[in-house]
Amino acid sequence: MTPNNFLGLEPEHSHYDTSKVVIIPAGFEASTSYQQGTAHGPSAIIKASQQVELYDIELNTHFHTVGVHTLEALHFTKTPASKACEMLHEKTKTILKDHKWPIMLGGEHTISYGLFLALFEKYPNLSIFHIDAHTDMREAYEGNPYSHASILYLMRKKCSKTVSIGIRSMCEEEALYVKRNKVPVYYDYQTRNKSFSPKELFSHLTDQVYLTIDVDGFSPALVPSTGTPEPGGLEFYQSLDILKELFHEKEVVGMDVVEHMPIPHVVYGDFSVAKIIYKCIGYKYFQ
Ligand SMILES: [Mn+2]
Repeated sequence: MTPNNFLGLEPEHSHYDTSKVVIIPAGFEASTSYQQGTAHGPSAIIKASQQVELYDIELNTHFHTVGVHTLEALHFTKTPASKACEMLHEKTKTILKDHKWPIMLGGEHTISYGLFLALFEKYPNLSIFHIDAHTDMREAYEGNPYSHASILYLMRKKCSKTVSIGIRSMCEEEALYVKRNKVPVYYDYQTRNKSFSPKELFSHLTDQVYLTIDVDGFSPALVPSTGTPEPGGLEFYQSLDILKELFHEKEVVGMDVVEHMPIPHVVYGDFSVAKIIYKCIGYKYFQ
């Protein structure tokens, strides 16, 4: 039987003590605005990852040999957002203290704040690379400052070095915020026009980077499984080119993949997300 962890690894390659990578399943869901189901994102990604070949053609290696441990899923039953973030914050502090690389699977984007706090405490010079269809820079959404639509606003209050790509939807309040604060936002149409280079993107970042990926930043043709899909978006190889370069140029000290909402019997989005995470592990340790 396949072990129930990310990539379906035997204990030899998934024991906590010997693993460099730690997967944190954190299916928090509270303020999702349209469809429900992100709570089941982590388990769907983990299940799909067990079907991925462990040999990577591009890097010509079996990169799971770095060790990938999957933690027990964090359980949030009616947990308020601030408390859920605090739980993840504590969990991440331990992982960082043990010198491991955290990859958090959400859950709605709000939960990223717990991971971010732990990373920011350890790396005060942190910057944020943000892939998303939405800027998430509302001061609050429906009166809630812990909404998934406000997460970047919340993070930027502590850490203003951010770059966003894939953006193709925002409200006027966010447009004004971006303009007033000169926030580096690269819109999806600019990606299409190839009007900027990865080097330009990375010029806004410090050496240590936190990567936060809302899966709706990708094309719905690649990842249909998300609560608020937007036409357009990043394609698979285009995303890999950017991520490969990011991992090459910067020290990515932690990452998350959020807002994945599995669709019953339509599993290809689960596979896309699992494969992108898999490629990120390879780019971090083997390029
Ligand atoms: Mn989004």
